[in-house]
Amino acid sequence: MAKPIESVEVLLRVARAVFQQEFGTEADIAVAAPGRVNLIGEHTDYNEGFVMPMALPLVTVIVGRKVDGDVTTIITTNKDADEPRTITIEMPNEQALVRTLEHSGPKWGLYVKGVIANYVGGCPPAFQAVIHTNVPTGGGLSSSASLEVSTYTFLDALTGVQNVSLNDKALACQKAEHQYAGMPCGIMDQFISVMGKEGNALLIDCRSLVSELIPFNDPQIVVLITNSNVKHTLTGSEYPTRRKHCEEAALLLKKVSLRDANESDIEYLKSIEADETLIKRARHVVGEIKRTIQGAETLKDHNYKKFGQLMIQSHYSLRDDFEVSCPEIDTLVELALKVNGVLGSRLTGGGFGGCTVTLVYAHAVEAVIETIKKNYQGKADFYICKPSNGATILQRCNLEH
Ligand code: GAF
Repeated sequence: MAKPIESVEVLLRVARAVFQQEFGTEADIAVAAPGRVNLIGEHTDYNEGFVMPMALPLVTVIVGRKVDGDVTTIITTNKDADEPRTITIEMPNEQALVRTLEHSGPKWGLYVKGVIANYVGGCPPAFQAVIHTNVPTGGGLSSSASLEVSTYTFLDALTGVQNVSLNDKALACQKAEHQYAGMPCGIMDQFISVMGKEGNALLIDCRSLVSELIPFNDPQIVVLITNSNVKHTLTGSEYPTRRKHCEEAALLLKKVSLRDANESDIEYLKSIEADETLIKRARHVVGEIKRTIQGAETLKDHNYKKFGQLMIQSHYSLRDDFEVSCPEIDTLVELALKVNGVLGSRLTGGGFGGCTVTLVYAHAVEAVIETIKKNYQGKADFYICKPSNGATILQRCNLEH
């Protein structure tokens, strides 16, 4: 059986109860922002390529209210993190043109501070808030982006900002992650958390930042996410190293980014006897961008068999050329692919653990779960997910008060 996913209403009830208990009053603002699963297009966003994620029904909710003075207090209910669960922030005043906040305290608090510092909707007043989430942390489902985007959305509700530019919002959250968490991520996770739409995947052109909704709501097809429960740390050296390899390959090719490279450029790299690692990285990116564009077309045509094949090719390329998989993830993919009715399976997200995403006919999904449970050495968690909505303000405070 897959894990039942608590609804936003259930998450909100918990968050509101904690708020009442900790602050002795009721929260009058409530927001939610989702995690994501990437269907195809991995490690292509920072190469200005294409990605095609969907927003998840797994979300981070924040409830809270404005307070007088300049001290903000935020509590997380997340018990996974072996860190303090409360932070206080001295809010920067209106005159501070560039807001900087101390880079100290628990890791989760750095994401929040980063967003406050990079908020472009005005100067937020002090507030009290409780954060509650069911996005697994460090599981490759963008728990960090859902925290950043929910924080930004909370600030929108707090300041009363309307009609925000969604691109600016996603870019500010990405900047927060670069500056305050030290993770040089691409734009995919924040974009989909802001812009996801129920019943659709989102094809994002990470150069122009133009995106296209791709309808994906066939009841016969299921997206199964399997969490290996092997945790990665993308802020470790691996992610930045991959980025560097890609930049070096693009430089050798005299291209702005690998977005502009093609198969003959890979042959050129071989002919000049470029470093084998750079050739492999470039081959992955060139192939993956092509697969993602094709993937969007095949989804539009409801050609799930072809889409599944592209997912499998994507996995092998991530494993062999980009070298971001690990034995646990490879095992999960191979086990899923053994089951009749599975169309495709691959590593999703940054890699080195986290989750796989499997496309499977609805009638076969329980067989996949059983096969993995029987044969996977670790403890896997399963989520059956439908494409869901991006960030939402669920309750906005009355600014007349
Ligand atoms: C992580 C990053 F945050 C994304 O920007 C993206 O690069 C992804 O890894 C790999 O596709 O989730």
